[in-house]
Amino acid sequence: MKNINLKIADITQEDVCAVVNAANSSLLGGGGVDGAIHRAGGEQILSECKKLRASLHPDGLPTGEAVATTAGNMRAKYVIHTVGPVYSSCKNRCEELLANCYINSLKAASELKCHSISFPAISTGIYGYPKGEAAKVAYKSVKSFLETNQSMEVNFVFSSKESYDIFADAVKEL
Ligand code: AR6
Repeated sequence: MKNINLKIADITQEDVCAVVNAANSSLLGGGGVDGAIHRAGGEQILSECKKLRASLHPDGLPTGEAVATTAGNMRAKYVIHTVGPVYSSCKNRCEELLANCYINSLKAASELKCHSISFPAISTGIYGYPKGEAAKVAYKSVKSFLETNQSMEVNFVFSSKESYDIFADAVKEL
């Protein structure tokens, strides 16, 4: 689809308005993409996350929601932090919660007047969401958002050819 690109790259190097972080509800950093983004962006990201946590989400950011901070030293302007579902415990809400991550991140990007955004494959690492299933949810969510927001350019960024191929094959079936 026009406005959707798939690529193999390190998301921390993306030259876009907003990169999305597959965070956890603490917003205090972690492993995977989260660790890479905090390392690349520097301590300004953590400092803004702590402020957001204290003012808006003292109990943590709920699964499926999204908040934005600076991207610090990265080329992007903003990081949009979203919390994907943990596959072993999301039960019959997995798809809905993962879709919310994409939609709420896109809404946050729009509110920031961004026209370009890069997503990692949310929940498909440490949180264990099967990559093919997650791909279908991700693609459908983004596609539906783009139907009414044609000025957004969306990149799906994968850290390996294997992940890229799984995504590309899964969305062909849609
Ligand atoms: N660029 C693009 N994709 C990447 C990169 C990168 N630099 N690094 C990893 N991936 P994960 P989750 C891929 O585990 O499953 C953290 O500790 C990776 O191969 O980062 O949502 C948080 O704090 C995988 O396909 O996120 C949470 O506690 C995908 O990004 C928890 O992990 C997502 O993997 C979130 O787990």
